[in-house]
Amino acid sequence: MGLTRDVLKLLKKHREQYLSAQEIATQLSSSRTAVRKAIHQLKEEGYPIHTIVNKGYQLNPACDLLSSEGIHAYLDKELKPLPIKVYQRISSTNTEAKQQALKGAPHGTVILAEEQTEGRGRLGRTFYSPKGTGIYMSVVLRPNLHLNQATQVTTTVATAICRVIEKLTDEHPKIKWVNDIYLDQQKIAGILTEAVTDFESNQVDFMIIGIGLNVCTIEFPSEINEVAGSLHPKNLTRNQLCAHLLNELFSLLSNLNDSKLLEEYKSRSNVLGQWVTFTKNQTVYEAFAEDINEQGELVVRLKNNEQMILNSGEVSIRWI
Ligand code: BT5
Repeated sequence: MGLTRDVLKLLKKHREQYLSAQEIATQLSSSRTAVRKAIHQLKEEGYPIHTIVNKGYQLNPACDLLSSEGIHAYLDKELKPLPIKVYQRISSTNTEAKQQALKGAPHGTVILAEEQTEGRGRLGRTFYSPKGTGIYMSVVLRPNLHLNQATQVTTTVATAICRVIEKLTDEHPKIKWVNDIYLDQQKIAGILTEAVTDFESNQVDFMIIGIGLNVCTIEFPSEINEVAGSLHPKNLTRNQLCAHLLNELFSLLSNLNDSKLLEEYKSRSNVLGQWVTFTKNQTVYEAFAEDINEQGELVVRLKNNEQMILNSGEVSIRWI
């Protein structure tokens, strides 16, 4: 057991290079066979160790195991008390977060999973969430908000994700209204915001923000293989990414009504100024995407010059 942890430490220390079994064995005064056994054990535990014949082993930097301690280490000081729970396998972090919120989980509770078996998208769709290669995270919020501000929360989360990616990598992601993050015409992340409200006042009791980000997923199911992609960051662990996402998220959500946020969201849009298609009440429309209003709704103009306002809860758009 001791050797396995020592091998892991060594691989972590040399993330940027491949180490052969012989090199590891020499450094740890062990044998190549024992080292190979230890590597096997680590892979079984879920560590994404790349093996190249004649070169050796490398721990994929982006795909380290998620842990509450690993995330806390990079959180802003005021967020240090956030309760963070990491599950190995769960149906959906949003479903779990909702259940915990119903039992009284406090504002800021974070639920993460290495794998989701029934990851959920909007409008009953699914979100592919394979083991160890993505961030599947839900956050419980108990904001003082009206239900019609829910979309605004989604647009703010999208902005936060883009900011973090730009801060930590060389990439410049775009937002497809309302909740999809794109890199090079491929979707790398989606957001699912769900709210439980007081029936009479429509005030939000609590909200669950779900973020799914493909960090180093390589293979996708055939039906989304063309459209889905991954961030593939260098020198960045998922724990670091999660922490920065939470830092940015809480910072932006405390300024939800700042009009600059909507402007920033719009400036990152890959939909505005484009022709799109969508289905509403079983009718298929083609329209020009003109604007995103303060409620986060998409303002489109039909070919007959009629204006329509699209709510994210009802429609999804596609580019023409
Ligand atoms: C979303 O819905 O993109 C919201 C995804 C939210 C997922 C997070 S993970 C943590 C939390 N727990 C959950 O159960 N959910 C949240 P939507 O815009 O409806 O997009 C769904 C569509 O994206 C699918 O119909 C596929 O076409 C495509 N898709 C599915 N999995 C994908 C993936 N891993 N990467 C890129 N595209 C995907």
